[in-house]
Amino acid sequence: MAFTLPNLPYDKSALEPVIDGRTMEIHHDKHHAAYTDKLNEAIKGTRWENETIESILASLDQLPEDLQGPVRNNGGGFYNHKLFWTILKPQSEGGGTIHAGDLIDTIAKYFGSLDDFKAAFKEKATGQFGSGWAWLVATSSGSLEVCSTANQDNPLMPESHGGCSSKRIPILGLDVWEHAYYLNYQNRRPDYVDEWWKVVDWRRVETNYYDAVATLS
Ligand code: MN3
Repeated sequence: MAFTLPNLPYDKSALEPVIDGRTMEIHHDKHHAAYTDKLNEAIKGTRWENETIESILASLDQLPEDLQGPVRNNGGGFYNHKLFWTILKPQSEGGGTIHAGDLIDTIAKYFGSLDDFKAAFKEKATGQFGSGWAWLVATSSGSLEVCSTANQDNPLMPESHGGCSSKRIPILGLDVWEHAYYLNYQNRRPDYVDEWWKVVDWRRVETNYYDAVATLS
């Protein structure tokens, strides 16, 4: 087995009332588990079994054609959710709190202010038709951009295979599939986006930014 479903770094109900425990349970134990299993099935016995998920997704266009679809959907699903759990934190442990420092300066530099960034990100999240993700990505020059992708596509993938544009590493992502919010918010995706900021682990996002810039340079 090449890839393992990661454990959640907090209790399933720890993100309440923003994200309810039942949603977390189904999301992690069923959806993320299924993406992981199907990814492993798809690459079993191939040389891709020994690659990192990042490298697999970045070279999606070089996979055998019959593997591209399953790996795009399930490899994307595996990677996206793995990132998603780690950029969330219970409010009681500091989720939602953004500390003064480099990342907030960098956000201000590229978006004007934190509020301007949140507005731009929300536009991507609510404007994504149907299922998908909204992203904050780092570029090789250290700049920040927002983008969105359909289904389980993500910014690491080649642009021809669903990615945002070349050489982008996601440092923050929001799942806007209905399975991520429907029990609590039903059709009110904009409310889900607004509430979600309360459980973002900004310290982790900042770490992701520096890691991304180091990887890209
Ligand atoms: Mn999901």
